[in-house]
Amino acid sequence: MSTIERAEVFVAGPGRNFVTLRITTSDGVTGIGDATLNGRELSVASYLQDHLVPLLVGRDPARIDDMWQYLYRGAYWRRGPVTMTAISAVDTALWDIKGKVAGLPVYQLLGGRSRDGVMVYSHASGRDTAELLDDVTRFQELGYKAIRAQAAVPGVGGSYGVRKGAIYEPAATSLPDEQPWSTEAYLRFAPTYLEAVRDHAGPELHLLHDVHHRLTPIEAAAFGKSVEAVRLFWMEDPTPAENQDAFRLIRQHTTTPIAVGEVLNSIWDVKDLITNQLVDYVRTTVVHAGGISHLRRIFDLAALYQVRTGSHGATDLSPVTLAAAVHLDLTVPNFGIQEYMEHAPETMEVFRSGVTLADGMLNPGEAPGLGVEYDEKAAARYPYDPRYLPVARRLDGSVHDW
Ligand code: GCO
Ligand code: MG
Repeated sequence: MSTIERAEVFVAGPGRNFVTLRITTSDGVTGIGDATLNGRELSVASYLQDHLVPLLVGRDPARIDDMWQYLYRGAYWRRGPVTMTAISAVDTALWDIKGKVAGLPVYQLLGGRSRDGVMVYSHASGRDTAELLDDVTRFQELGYKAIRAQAAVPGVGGSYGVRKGAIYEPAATSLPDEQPWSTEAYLRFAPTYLEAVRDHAGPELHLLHDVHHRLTPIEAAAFGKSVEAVRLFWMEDPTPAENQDAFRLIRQHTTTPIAVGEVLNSIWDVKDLITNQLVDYVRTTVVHAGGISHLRRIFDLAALYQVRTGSHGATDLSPVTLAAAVHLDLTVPNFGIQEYMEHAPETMEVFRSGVTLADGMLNPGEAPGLGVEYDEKAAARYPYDPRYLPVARRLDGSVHDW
């Protein structure tokens, strides 16, 4: 029997920080998993290095589900982003290994294609409406069928989602950047630019918007109602998801579809949202919600309630997560959309990925496993450099949800 011989944790900063797990079997097969938790990277690296790696060595890499149960139930302490990200990395690496051993791409092990490709949305943004419209055009010309639109709120410095350089990267400072926020100004301005994008881009574009947890339930309800004529594909994270009854209130007022879940980590975290049909899209991901195995269970539960998938895919999720997501997205019956942000060239130099984009759709390639190789030597040229996500403060100086 092949056993796990070695598990190594790499922390590197090619373009941005990533934590990567590589498992090697006694037959010399390797598999990789993403373990990146933006702004809290080293806690997951330690969880893996200090607490999981000693448990992996000598075990059967083929028993993926048993490993998941062993790590999840065996911890006693359940759920949470650090634990679930560490378990995700192990699970993803074992699927990669299983694919390589079978000589098949992971999507074939998951049941094969349900679709020709995975529709993605990209991120258009602007410092004002005019700049946003130009950016939308640019993405349409690149072939994207779905675009998320965010613009800076005039007079308020801290709008979420506005790109500064070539790539949107909010974790950019060595201590958290404290940014001002005004809900009133956002609620006045955001509907105007979303209407402008709809007029500019035409009726067929799938138009998305991320509220990024910033509204109260009744504000979110009012916002959703005010943009109904724009026909958003979704409004994302309209209010924080700790109090999930909040979504019932939003639902009572608006038909704008709702997407939630990028910060949630397990099927238990999304169960009530799904079974009560309080959301339309579930945004949990391979890297933060227990790997391919657990995400598949979430997606199956969602399918029963006509909730579709819309996995998180910002640049802080490594190309390993993106590839794993695309393999899974290709197969599930209730796929909705996949978020996709192009990674920096330095990132792609370290993670050599077979994922390709054509006509606004991703495909994972036919290489056995996930089709991503980690170039350890290249990674060594990019040391880890601590970075934090920003913090939002209301105009009176009090802390708000970022
Ligand atoms: C998105 C997200 C991200 C997060 C980021 C935090 O919808 O893409 O909200 O941009 O802010 O992943 O690390
Ligand atoms: Mg988001």
